[in-house]
Amino acid sequence: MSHKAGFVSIIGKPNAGKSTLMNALVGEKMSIITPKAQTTRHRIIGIVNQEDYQIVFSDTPGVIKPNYSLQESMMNFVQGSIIDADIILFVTDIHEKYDENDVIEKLRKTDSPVAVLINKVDKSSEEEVKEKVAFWKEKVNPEVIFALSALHGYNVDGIMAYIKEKLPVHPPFYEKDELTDKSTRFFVSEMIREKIFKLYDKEIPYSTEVVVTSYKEEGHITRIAAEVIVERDSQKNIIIGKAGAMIKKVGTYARQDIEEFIDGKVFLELFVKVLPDWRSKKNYLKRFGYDD
Ligand code: GDP
Ligand code: K
Ligand code: MG
Repeated sequence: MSHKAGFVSIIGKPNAGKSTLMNALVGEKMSIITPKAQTTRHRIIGIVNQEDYQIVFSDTPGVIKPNYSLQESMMNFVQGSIIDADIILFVTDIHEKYDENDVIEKLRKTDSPVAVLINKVDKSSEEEVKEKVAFWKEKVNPEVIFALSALHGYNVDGIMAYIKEKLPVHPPFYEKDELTDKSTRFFVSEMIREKIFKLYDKEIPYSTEVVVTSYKEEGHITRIAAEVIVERDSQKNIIIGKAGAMIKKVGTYARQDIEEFIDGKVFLELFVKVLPDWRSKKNYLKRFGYDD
């Protein structure tokens, strides 16, 4: 039998449920999931390997309008993924208002097969589902439309079957035992960043970047040092909190996740650093990996 392999892009607005879906499809918590928008800045790749097929998923940032260079860089990821994909999974929250006509136009015109996934149907009536199916049929006229609950696993199998059917005949793109093309360090920094998204308000999470500066396995323990980078002194004070209470929380929660991820003991040190305007400076963005 011939081998199938291809790239599947999961796109949609922030909070539509893209990361939740990718994790359900890949079966590993590889992409961070939080209720705040724009958590997924990088293109994250998860790979499903079976004897006769290989599916390469990318979980992309939500489709957003660029107004500063970090967002521009994020847009490039999104556009790149529309062009690259063998299959496009367009995830939409059943309750979101959708009037992004540029995205609808792209979905209509692309040569790649498009599946529209109406997500969070666990929180809606059958009537609402019917209404949205009609809406998307009219707007995009995709190859298929699925009603989905990424969170509860409803129809995840159906989507998987659709992907397998549409996957092109191709040899594998990656080694069969490779789970992801991002390093452990990257996931460690994402896990720390996820805690910042959960613990702080307003602009703080969006003004923060995390860089793992050191990663050493010493016997039973993995020693990790990371920099939490913010734009202003005032933000640094908020991140640290009264007598260091907040940054300690970030460290504790992040360490627990990292220990689970690498299945071993972790000693984690966090350093807070101010880099004025890192978001609009190209050289910083490059260092953080947004410019590939
Ligand atoms: P992303 O920004 O598109 O990657 O969205 P996430 O996967 O991070 O999900 C955003 C929020 O929606 C999280 O709080 C998820 O738990 C929630 N969510 C995702 N899928 C579902 C679903 O099928 N049903 C419900 N009720 N919530 C969901
Ligand atoms: K999110
Ligand atoms: Mg996400």
